Amino acid sequence: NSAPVTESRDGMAFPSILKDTQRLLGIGLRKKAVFGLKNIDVYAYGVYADDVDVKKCLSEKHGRHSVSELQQKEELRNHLMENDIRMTVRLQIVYGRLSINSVRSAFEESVGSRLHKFGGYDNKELLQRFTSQFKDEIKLPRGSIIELSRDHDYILHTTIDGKEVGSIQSKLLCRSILDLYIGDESFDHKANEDVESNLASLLHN
Ligand code: DAO
Ligand code: DAO
Ligand code: DAO
Repeated sequence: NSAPVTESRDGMAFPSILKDTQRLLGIGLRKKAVFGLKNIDVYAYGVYADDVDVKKCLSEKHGRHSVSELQQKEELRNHLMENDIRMTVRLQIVYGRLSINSVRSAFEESVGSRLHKFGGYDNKELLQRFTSQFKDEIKLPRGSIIELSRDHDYILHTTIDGKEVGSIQSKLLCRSILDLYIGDESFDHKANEDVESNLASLLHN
């Protein structure tokens, strides 16, 4: 089945397959409280992983468990993040008035906290290398698409509306980005649940 999947709260539709072999495993919503007053929906996101990589990496570890056992297993999500599996997080902008400054500061806050969590040391240099990609002239109107793709060997490629804006090889950065979207304290636990159950059924096909 290759029909697009629609995020029910914002109506953003996600392709069910990306880059020929990456399958949609879950959808979430990134919200942000502004002035402590109200939550705005900033973007919807879809999490994809390469079918072959997933089967290769995860079936040895988990193939023997039944589907219902696997449904309980958050280790599936952790193994997905930690192994050399090609993945993409696709962001579709909902809030049409994002400034690049607010993107930079949100990034430094959310990604910065994860770099700290996983790196355990000061990662200002790495963070600045990444945020330097965010040029002032970039516009992100509603419907813009940002893809954060982890390729083999932990190379993170960033594209905006299909155009590559940068790539960085960093296992730590890849891990930190994925943690925002499907880690234990991700932006949307619905995405975590989707990913767990879709991985579980994938391993039994
Ligand atoms: O948010 O309502 C929603 C939609 C959730 C969709 C979850 C993604 C399902 C991907 C299915 C492909 C697996 C074979
Ligand atoms: O611009 O006043 C404002 C509020 C915007 C909230 C910004 C949240 C930024 C989230 C990062 C978006 C990354 C694409
Ligand atoms: O939502 O807090 C967050 C994390 C945002 C990560 C988004 C990365 C966007 C990178 C490209 C932006 C270029 C302007």
